[in-house]
Amino acid sequence: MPAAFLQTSASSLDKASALDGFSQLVMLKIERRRFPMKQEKEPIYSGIATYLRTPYIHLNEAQDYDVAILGIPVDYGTTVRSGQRFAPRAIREYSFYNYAEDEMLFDLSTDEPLTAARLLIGDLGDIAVWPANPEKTNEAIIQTVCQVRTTTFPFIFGGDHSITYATFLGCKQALDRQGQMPLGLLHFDAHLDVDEDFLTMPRVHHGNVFGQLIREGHLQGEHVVSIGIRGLDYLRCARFAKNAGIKQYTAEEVRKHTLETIMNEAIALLKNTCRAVYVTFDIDCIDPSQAPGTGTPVFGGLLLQEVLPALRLLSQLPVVAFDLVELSPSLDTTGITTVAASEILWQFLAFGLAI
Ligand SMILES: [Mn+2]
Repeated sequence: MPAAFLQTSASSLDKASALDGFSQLVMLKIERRRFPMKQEKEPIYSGIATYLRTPYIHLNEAQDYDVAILGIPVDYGTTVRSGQRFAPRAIREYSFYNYAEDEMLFDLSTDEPLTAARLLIGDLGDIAVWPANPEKTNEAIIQTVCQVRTTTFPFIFGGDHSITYATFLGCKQALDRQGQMPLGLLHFDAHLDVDEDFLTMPRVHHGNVFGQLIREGHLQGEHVVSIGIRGLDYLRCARFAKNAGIKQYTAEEVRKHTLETIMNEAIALLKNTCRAVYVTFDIDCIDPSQAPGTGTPVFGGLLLQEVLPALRLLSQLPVVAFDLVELSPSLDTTGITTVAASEILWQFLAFGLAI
């Protein structure tokens, strides 16, 4: 149980004493959300946006929460179209649609109360980044994510996909110390991201991130499952993925067998081989008709109506971190992709996270 529960004031416990256990948890959580200068409620579109209007917390407080939000606003790892540096801020702004206030929320599809209402969520804000120095930024990400993962669940907003190199390593360091290895990877993406160096890009960019982790011995290919892969890629990338033993499920296969079937296979595979799983969700896994605001869209992708229910299956896995990457608000002219990203994040927290 997080220490926050133990430190709650007697008065809030008195107020909650007449309520049942679940309502007490909700009420204690609301107590934590209050800011001293804000005694009154305000409209959901006003105020400073944190994720789901949760408390803006310091790194040292992360241990008091079940989930710690961390934004990583970088896009130096994109090979073509950028703007992903604006995504953490955009996700926080759009997340206000979903915040669970003092009303208890209900899942109309399953007729059950919302699981996420039991979670204590804190928002760490964005990590300090050095746009002209990716290596220095990576060091900072590894250190911060390691510290967060040591005590709580890192819930990460990219950024382009290059961030997952460092966020994965940060988690790995923490889990190594806790004896929870091996750490597997469940990867939703249109692309394999296993290429080599590319022109004058940084050493780690959004097209080689998993290739780098595997080549450097941080991740075994047999512990990687990629879902939603499609389109054309270089022959060297297809060969690398096959030789490394990455389990690939193309978007075509999803269409043919349903995402539920594929997910059940992927979950069984990862459960058999890994003690912990990192989930990385590239928004370009979703078809551009539903998520056009991303740097390298590929048609023929997964649809939200299949992805959202499938996220619930993740509660069967020992997921130790989740990131969503490649959302580019600059390319998202209607805001629809940011809504899609927010919905994916929210539904994972609400139904896919087993804490
Ligand atoms: Mn990717």
